[in-house]
Amino acid sequence: MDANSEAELADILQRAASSRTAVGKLTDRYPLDLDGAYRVQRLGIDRRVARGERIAGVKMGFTSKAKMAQMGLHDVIWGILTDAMAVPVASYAVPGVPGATRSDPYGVSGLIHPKVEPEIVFRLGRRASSADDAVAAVDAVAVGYEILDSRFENYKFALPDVVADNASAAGYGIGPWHLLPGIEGAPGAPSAPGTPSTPEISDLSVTLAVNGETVKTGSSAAILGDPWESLRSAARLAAEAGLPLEEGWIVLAGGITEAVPLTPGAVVTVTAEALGTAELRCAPSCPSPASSAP
Ligand code: OOG
Ligand code: MG
Repeated sequence: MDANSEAELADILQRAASSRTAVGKLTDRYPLDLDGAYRVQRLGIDRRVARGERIAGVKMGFTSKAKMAQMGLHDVIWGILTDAMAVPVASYAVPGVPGATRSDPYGVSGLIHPKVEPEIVFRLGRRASSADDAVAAVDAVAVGYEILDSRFENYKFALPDVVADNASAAGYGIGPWHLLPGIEGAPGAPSAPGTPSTPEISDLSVTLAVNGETVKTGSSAAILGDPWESLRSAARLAAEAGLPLEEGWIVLAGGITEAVPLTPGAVVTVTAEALGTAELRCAPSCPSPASSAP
């Protein structure tokens, strides 16, 4: 596909998000391959940056068997996160829940068909030049969640579709940071307070609850056997794309369980043993911030 056609695909996805109208798979109508799809993804991000958004990190997709089975796809992909996709934290204390962050009310009514899934989140204390270097560069880890909102009807897509659609990214939230020793308080890092400790994150049990009821459980080992493997893949893919992981960026390592639908008024808590809880409070029903465009 030529550059004009790729820009056209970026337009289609942007319009789908802003009009809250899902579209059919691009691959049914266009000869879109994976390389072209990543260029379309990047065009969407370039447009966000041109509108004043800042790249905040990357997200990995299809790193767990539960997600692969849910979506019928088997290759690891990645997408790019911006600061406008961050769900703001309202407080670092949730009554009765030790080590938890609570979000501001999050408007879901501006999204098409949002879902939420539990994630492990890494933070880079400095720029990372390779996969090995990225492991050393991580200064904090947290439990978190990702809000997905595919711009495709019924979340039906082939790999190039979902890549072009920035891996269905719509939003993300982060629980309390756990600082790793050595590079605590790295300059430029996000300002969330952390607890100095070295949690072992390779096999943590994780739960996703909606309105106080546990709806999904899993282990962080679902992420490629170990979330650190996902971080390494993220660094490799980012370097290949000429977008090395930068100081202060985050990496969402990949959904641990299947994603569940997100509805107005829902209170979603994602809890990981040793890492604490990230609580997402959906607004009863009000327009979401202008963060739904891919
Ligand atoms: C694609 C995004 C996959 C993950 O964590 O595996 C993803 C989708 O499920 O629509 O974010
Ligand atoms: Mg995800």
